[in-house]
Amino acid sequence: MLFGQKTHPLNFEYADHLTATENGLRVSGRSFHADICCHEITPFCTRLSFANGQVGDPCNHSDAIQTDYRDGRLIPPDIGQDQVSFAPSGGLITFGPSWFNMTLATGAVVATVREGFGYNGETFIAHFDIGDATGCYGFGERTRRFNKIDDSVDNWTVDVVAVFPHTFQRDDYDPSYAAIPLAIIKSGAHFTGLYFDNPGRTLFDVGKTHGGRLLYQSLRGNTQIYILTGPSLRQIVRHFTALTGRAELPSLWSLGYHQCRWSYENEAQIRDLQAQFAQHDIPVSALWYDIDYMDGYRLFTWNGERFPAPQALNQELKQAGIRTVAIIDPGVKREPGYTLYDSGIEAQVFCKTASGRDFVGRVWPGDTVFPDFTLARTQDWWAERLGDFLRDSALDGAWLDMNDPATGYSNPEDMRFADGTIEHDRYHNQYAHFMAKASHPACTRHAPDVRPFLLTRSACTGTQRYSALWTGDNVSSWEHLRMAIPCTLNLGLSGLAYNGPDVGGFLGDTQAELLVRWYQACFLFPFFRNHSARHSKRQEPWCFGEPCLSAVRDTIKTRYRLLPYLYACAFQHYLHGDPLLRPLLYDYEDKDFEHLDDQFLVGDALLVAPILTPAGTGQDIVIDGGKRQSRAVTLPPGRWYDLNKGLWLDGDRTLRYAAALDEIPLFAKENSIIPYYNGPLHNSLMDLGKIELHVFCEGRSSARGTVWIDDWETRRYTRGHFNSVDITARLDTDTWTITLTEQGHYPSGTVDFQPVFYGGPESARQAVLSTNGQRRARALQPASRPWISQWLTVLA
Ligand code: MIG
Repeated sequence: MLFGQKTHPLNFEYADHLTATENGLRVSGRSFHADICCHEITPFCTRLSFANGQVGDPCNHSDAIQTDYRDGRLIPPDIGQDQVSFAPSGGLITFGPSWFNMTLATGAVVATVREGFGYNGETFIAHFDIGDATGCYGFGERTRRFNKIDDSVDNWTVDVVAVFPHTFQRDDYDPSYAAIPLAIIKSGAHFTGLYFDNPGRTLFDVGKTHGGRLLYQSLRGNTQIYILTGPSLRQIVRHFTALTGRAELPSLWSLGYHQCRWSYENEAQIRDLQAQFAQHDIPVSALWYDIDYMDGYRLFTWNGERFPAPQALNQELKQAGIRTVAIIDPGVKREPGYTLYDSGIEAQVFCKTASGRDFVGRVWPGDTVFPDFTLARTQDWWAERLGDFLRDSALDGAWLDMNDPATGYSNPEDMRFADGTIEHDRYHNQYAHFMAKASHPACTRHAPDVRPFLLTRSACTGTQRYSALWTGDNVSSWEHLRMAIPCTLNLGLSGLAYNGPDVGGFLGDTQAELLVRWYQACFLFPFFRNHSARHSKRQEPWCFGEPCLSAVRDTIKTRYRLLPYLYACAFQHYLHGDPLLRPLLYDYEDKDFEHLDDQFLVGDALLVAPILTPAGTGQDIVIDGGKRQSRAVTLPPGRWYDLNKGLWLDGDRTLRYAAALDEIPLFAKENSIIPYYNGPLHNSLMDLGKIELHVFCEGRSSARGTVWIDDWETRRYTRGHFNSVDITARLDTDTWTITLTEQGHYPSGTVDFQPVFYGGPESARQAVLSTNGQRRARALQPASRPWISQWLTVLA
């Protein structure tokens, strides 16, 4: 079956008969019968399982749902005349022979149409009536727009550029490296989540061929449908990430700026990079090794001529605050005598063909075999070797590429699992997931308290438990820059909060202006890395000289200054599942925001509306003799502080905003408090013993914020070693009162907090800082901060 091709709905047989069973019901048609049962997973999540009698493979779920949520409570069927109903807390579900509908406790309705589900051999179809739905989100990593109404999705992970060489440059192709069958539907003010747990290939058509209908098909295995009741988008994402897992807290360095290229080829180039970053006064938290560090692309080796002493090099870099990450492909060179290969043969860890031979693909090292990461013995074998390699090389993380899986010359379908007993399709979409799962313990093998850092190309639902993700090979074009925002937003709603594109674009040559705008658009993305392909024009921050260099430098530095805020967002994600980067719809359920995907929120306090078009297109605005690129910016209700111009703006409107090359349209929400680092910047080394609290408040009502403190680096937070600091700020006549309520493991006062006030009334003369009841009063004085030109006030 070709990509995107479906089974015609008329080629399915729909059931015409229904009987009650002990646990649910059985529906049947001429050629099939299917058993259906209902479980309450949580009060907010109901699961319907469809077990097709013709499905051979008994495994009917993926590794997505965490074990605690796999069982649920069986809901007994209530048997009526021609129908069977279930009454979980989430609502009331009624089944006929080939339809069902569920009236949610929230008032929303999930309904399949008449002849709503059926079978064609193993293939399953379900037609949902989404009626007047005006929004559909989720689906993980996709191209095109944010709102998937009128769009279609094919969940089959591929190495997009290799498999679709003629279309990858476009911004409207569908293939993806990730497969996440989650649809979040917005009807009126209600959001409803439908997660189709099926490990195989699945297809969606969201009102594209038939208006008002969502069509789901799975090609193999059985599907379990998890219905998440919302009704808000936030509640759905929170529940979905409870079910499928959330990322660990990232270490502070991994939230910094990353520099990559295919490839930095030898030690001299790496040292030169370090020197260039220092010379250009740009902090960098990690340098990356692409495939050319290896000896003939053999995993867990270094080319001794290019990198004679990798451990010493990486340790030295770490001293300077620069971490290192190396690419790791799954393919093992098929070469008797190569230790890794020999040990894998001995331990029988590789994928096999139907005839029982080790499956052979052809990728970078030539003929390659592939670890079967679904086997416990392979996971152990891999974790041990990867763990030793990371330790011996003093690396801080692994970059998992080619795990879609890319098999080059060979047809991946010949690659089978569990010693050749399980067909390829069950695990295809999960290959990267199990690779990440096997790699995760490798990171802590020799350093149990270190937070693992993994970056993967391919993923499926739940992979966020083990790894961050980058969105694969993009192109240095304005279209691909534009596309990066909806892609990252939908990934965040699908649980994979830590993600980002190759900044600057991977394939093709970038240009100065595009590079600047790319940095500005992504400077607050959860994962922030410049990466480019071999033979493309170099695109490190200094490659285009001024004014590009200064604009990029300021952008990167601003990220570092806002790291305490991003970290607070990361904590929020860890605790509740809220994505760091989110659509406006997440906080404001306004109809006007259903399609808005060229601007976004970071946490709930910052709004970024980056410039996404080159000068000379659209409306330029001339200010002080200088041409500025302009765009429409939509401000949600409330007041917003414009951080370029240093003034308050009324929200609840769309305005035209002009930005010079070195300006990022960036707005802070009224009554928010944003933690900010104003200390020296030296790569990932930051002294967070002092944090400023930037108070965005006009004084009419009070402002609030929360800061989290821990060691920014280890897993001790999982044992309660952290503090939460709740902050409120309020103005009475001429005095600000900042109240800090600090609790947790560390003594209060571990971090020195200093308030900074933006655009508050000029009458304010002094501030009283009260920490857990201890009060200190100080006068205010003017100051300035690098990220805006305006004068502020700080404590004297
Ligand atoms: O066949 O390792 O997406 O980021 O630079 C290409 C070389 C293999 C694909 C990755 C890209 C990486 C490149 N890899």
